[in-house]
Formats: sequence, C-alpha cells, structure tokens
Amino acid sequence: MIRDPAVKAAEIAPELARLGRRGLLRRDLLRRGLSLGSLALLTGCDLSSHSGIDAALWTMLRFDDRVQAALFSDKRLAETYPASAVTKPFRFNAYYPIWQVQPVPPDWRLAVAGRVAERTSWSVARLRALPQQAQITRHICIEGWSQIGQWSGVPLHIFLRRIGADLRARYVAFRCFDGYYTSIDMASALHPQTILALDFNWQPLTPEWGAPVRLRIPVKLGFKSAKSLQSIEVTNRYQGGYWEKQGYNWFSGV
Ligand SMILES: Nc1nc2c(c(=O)[nH]1)N[C@H]1C(S)=C(S)[C@@H](COP(=O)(O)O)O[C@H]1N2
Ligand SMILES: [Mo]
Repeated sequence: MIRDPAVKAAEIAPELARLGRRGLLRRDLLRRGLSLGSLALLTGCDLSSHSGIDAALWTMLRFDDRVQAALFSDKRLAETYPASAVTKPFRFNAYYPIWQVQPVPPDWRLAVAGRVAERTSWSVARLRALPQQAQITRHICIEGWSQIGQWSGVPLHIFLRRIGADLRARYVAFRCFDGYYTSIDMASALHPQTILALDFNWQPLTPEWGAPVRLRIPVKLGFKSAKSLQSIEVTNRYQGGYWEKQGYNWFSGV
C-alpha cells in the first residue's frame, strides 16, 4: 500500500512500536536460534533470492532492535538493479516543516569526531579522491513507499579505516546541517554496500537529495540514510536519532 507522503510518520509510530514489542514473536525467534531460516519463516520472504531482502526490510519493522541486530549479516547484500529500473522522477523526502531543504553551507567540511586517530575535516574534493563505489538499489521509506535509485560514493568502511576509526566501537553517529541526526551500529557501518554518497543518478548530489554528501545504506530503511551530513562520530555512547526518538526501531535493517 502506498501511503500519502503527507501522512506524518509520527502518526504510525505507536502502531509500529506496539508491533515491535510483541513478546511472542521475540520468544519464538530466540527459540529458533535466530537463523536465516527463521527470518525467512517469520517474514514470509524467500531470502535465497535477492529481492527477499527488500521484502524482509518491510517486515523487519515488526521486530525489535535486539532481534534485528542478531539477524544482521554483513554477508547478505541488498538487491542491485539495472539502470533501466531507476525510478523517475525520484522523490525526495524533506516535507517536514522544520527541515526545509538546506543549501550547502559556504565553507562546508565534513567533520569527524570521537574514537578516530585522524580528526582533520573533509572537503568534497578530498572525499572524491578516495575509492568510489556505484550502486543501484532500492530505497524503502517507513511511510510505505519505495523507489530505486543510483548513488556513488566512498564505502563507509574505507572511510572509517582511512581516518583510523576504532572499529570495535559500538556506534557511528551522523549529524546533518538541517537538524536531522541518526546513528548506526558498527557492523552495519562496515557493510560493503554502506556508502557516503556524493553522486545521485551519476551527478553530484543536489540539496534536495542530501548534498554534498549523504549516507546511503540499502540494508536499512530510508530514514537511516542521513542526508546533508555535517559530522560523523565514532562512539560507544548510544545517541539514537530523530525518528528513533519518535518510536521507530533504531536498527531498522536486515
Ligand atoms: N538530513 C536528513 N536526512 C534524511 C531525512 C531528513 O529529513 N533530513 N529524511 C530521511 C527519510 S525519512 C528518508 S525516507 C530519506 C529520503 O531520501 P530521499 O530524499 O533521497 O528520497 O532521507 C532520510 N534522511
Ligand atoms: Mo523515510
């Protein structure tokens, strides 16, 4: 079902929170040993095919963070698509009154903080000098729509290694210059398809879609892919995120 994008995500948050805390499901999962088989069983998705991952993402909304984290595998990849499958026009999601589309600040640099050896900030040119990876993947919004897009940028695992991040730290936290923020677990940060995207549809990102650099993480729901990044912090302190604070599952991934 495609929801009207104007339906505020917060309106459905209580329902999601209630589903996510269904104790029965969790006990069931734990008893089954959190196998891939149990994920397939509970989500009703065939995970032997790639597209099962996309389908499972929808269903993961019902599970709590602990279960989702236990089911996470860095070996499982989100489906990739041919260029002909790219959704056009591709919508952007920034209709919330407090987050007007923000132009890139004049002296923008990406700041790094926390448990990292090298704290110098990053210009776009410097980010572009790192190895780049392209992907065409599905972006799934918790509000009930999805679209296929093309992004290219620096794999986050390469960036984290480059700045000498403590890869045993628990979290990577993202702050955005439009006021948005979110954070992810280290395993998801090191997933091979998690990138710091600089390009969208083979062109440099524009402000609507998160210029000059955004997180793009196809094994998680869209709200985890923070746009318009200002800083990245490697930390052991849980920091949650904007939508997470309204009741969405923090993990929100497969
Ligand atoms: N900085 C920032 N990042 C954000 C958001 C936002 O409002 N601000 N919205 C999130 C949500 S809910 C979604 S679905 C996607 C939308 O990405 P798109 O505009 O490329 O479709 O960005 C995510 N990242
Ligand atoms: Mo979203």
